[in-house]
Amino acid sequence: MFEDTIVAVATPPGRGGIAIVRMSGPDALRIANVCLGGGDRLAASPRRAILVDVSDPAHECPAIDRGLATLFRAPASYTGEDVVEISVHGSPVIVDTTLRALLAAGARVATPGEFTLRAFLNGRIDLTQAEAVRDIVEAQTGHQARHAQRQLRGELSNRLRPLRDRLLAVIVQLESTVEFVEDDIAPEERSTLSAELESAANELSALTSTYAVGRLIADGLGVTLAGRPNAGKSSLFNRLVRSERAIVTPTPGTTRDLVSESIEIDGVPIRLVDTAGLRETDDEIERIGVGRTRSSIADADVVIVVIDGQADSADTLGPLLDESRDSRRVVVVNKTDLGSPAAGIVEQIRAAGVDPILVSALSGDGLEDVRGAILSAVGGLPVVETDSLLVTNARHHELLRRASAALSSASEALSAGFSEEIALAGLHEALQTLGELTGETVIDDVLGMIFSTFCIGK
Ligand SMILES: Nc1nc2c(ncn2[C@@H]2O[C@H](COP(=O)(O)OP(=O)(O)OP(=O)(O)O)[C@@H](O)[C@H]2O)c(=O)[nH]1
Ligand SMILES: [Mg+2]
Repeated sequence: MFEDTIVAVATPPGRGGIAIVRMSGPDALRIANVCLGGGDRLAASPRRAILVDVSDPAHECPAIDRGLATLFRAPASYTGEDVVEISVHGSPVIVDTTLRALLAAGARVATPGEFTLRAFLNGRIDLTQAEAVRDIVEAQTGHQARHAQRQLRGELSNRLRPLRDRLLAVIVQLESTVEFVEDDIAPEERSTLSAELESAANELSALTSTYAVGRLIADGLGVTLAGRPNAGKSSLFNRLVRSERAIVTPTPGTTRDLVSESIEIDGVPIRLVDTAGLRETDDEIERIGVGRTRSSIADADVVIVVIDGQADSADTLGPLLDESRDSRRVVVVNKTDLGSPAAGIVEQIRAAGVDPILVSALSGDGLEDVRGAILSAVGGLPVVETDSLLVTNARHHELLRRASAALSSASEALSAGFSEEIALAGLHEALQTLGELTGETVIDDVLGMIFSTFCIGK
């Protein structure tokens, strides 16, 4: 248990209807009584909103605001400590005064994620759940929020618990043969244990493989539109983001700088980037823009190569296809409302190994196909069973992969007839690794890294 009491504003900075100031620690109730004048009423009615006057004890003046305070008694609170949440009117002056009053009365400012860190260290939640709290706050799509919510409910840890129990049972069996050297492990027992470890390794690796989809949902994709000037990149960009975000004119070289916007395709967050048209130019500004286009192509998960079906030709197509050769790409032939693409273009694109999509940014034709092709370019979004658990976090992925590998080699050691100690070493490593995942054996540095990515007040 911690000795100090922390405080932070839990709502975003700025003006709003209501702001919430949150306090946690052994002194929370005393400090609230000093600043809020709630008297015994707070203590008498935990978990109920009590009308309070917020005053600054440093100034002998009337209360600065009237708010609502709720006490959550330890250990049945978010952090496991006494927590007081105070709702005041959302004026920065009132919020600031409230905060200063609580600090003057003995609280200290919380560091990012410190409430959740306390919840973790006080055993209210495990590390995967703490990470889920951060992910929920950071969620930008419904998919992200839903998956984080499932993790917050402990789904990942619940899935791992029976598996760890099974591993412990194998350890007990192996340890006892090591203790009593005369009892050499029977060959059939060896193969049963080896099969048990193999099946545990497979279970972990099945979880690991969900990261391909989980990562898409969590991190999304960077998608860059590239092509010759005037091909209609900005027009397509505007269509995809459903707003006139980028400037469109008939003058080639209109877009100079990168323009980016966030969209969502089937639950996958996409950072879409419009770029300056690729061409040789003496104009310095445009040349810098073209340089940025090339960097954006190199950084993108998927490049949408935009071809002008009317103006591009075999000569301009070759260099364009070359520029995007190393990227996963979608090739679209635009302006099909003006007529069929110039002779040979479609064939030339096919010869480069891509099936082009015929579109019109003007009419919107083919736009749905482009949306689908973006996901297909990264292997598609397999239909995710609503009840299947996805690994969405790189840390979890790496630890699960390591645990699975350790179990595989332990299983092989057993079936190859090596000494039990070798298998035991692999088993202990796997358990240790799974413990790191849920936070039971985690080291301080890792905790520091994880919690520094939180918002203040969470
Ligand atoms: N008919 C027709 N015109 C289009 C289509 N897409 C774009 N245009 C026109 O083509 C011109 C150039 O469009 P932009 O979207 O600005 O092209 P861009 O590729 O962004 O051009 P830069 O920024 O100069 O590289 C504009 O006049 C658009 O109205 C289309 O599908 N059909
Ligand atoms: Mg443009």
